[in-house]
Amino acid sequence: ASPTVLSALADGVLTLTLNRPDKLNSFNEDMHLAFREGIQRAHDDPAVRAVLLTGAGRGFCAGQDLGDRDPRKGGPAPDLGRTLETFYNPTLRLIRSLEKPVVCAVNGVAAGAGANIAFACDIVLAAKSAKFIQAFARIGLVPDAGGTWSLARTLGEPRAKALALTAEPLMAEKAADWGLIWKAVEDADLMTEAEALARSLAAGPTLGLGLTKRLIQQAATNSLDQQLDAERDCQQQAGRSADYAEGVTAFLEKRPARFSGK
Ligand code: T3D
Repeated sequence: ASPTVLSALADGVLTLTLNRPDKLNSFNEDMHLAFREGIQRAHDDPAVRAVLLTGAGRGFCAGQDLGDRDPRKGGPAPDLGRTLETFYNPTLRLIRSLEKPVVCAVNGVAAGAGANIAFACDIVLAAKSAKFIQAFARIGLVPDAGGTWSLARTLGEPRAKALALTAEPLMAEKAADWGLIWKAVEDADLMTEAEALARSLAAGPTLGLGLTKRLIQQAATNSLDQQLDAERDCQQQAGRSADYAEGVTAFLEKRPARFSGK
């Protein structure tokens, strides 16, 4: 069987491609584990300086594989709290705590947890034909994979509630207008743009970028005073990095910087 997540490292970019196209890349247990392993590798491998996440085929990800949840097969109702705790939640935490940029190229429909995994990434580009669907309401579930958190924070309650309660599709351009994603691009340009962005981030000052990600994520729960202190501490750390020395030297020498990521 083909791997459920394709993984390739080039130019510092670890590309993870969800690979169950016949099921619109919905998550079975194997794909959960392979995806988590990929993000864990990004944590552990210093050669990885950015991640690019996308989907194979016409969809990005349709959330949980509902074939694995078929009540007609009998047996007790699944404990979905446990499956979140075992699969989605650790992966979401790994994406958010990874101090390297995660670019998401949403190549087609992103539904259920598939949409919310995209929203957990740092920079999201979507094909103009892609749509985001909080499909949970259609099957009696609540948004998960951080969806209630990211939608409420990014959109505010009115839009978050409308999307989650109606499960109406949100097209990529509107998602960009609403600030849920970075931008919507022509379908044919999606991968070229996303790959160029990921490569350029991977060639960047990784330590400083990682600290920047951390600071922006902390801002939502910090007071201004706490945030000013956190910026001081992170700047102190960044100021001691080889990449800061290289960045300033390159500026003074009027040449492009060659960052090592340290
Ligand atoms: O269970 C837990 O662990 C709790 C966690 C839950 C997290 C969740 O994500 S719950 C939400 C699960 N996802 C959904 O409810 C979305 C289900 N899919 C759809 O509503 C539609 O497929 C889409 C709107 C995403 C796309 O529609 P469309 O018309 O473009 O495609 P399609 O024809 O529906 O799907 C194409 C194929 O993919 C089809 O298979 P077939 O008929 O060609 O053999 C379809 O069954 C399959 N597919 C799509 N989504 C799923 C799926 N198969 C299994 N699970 C899916 N989620």
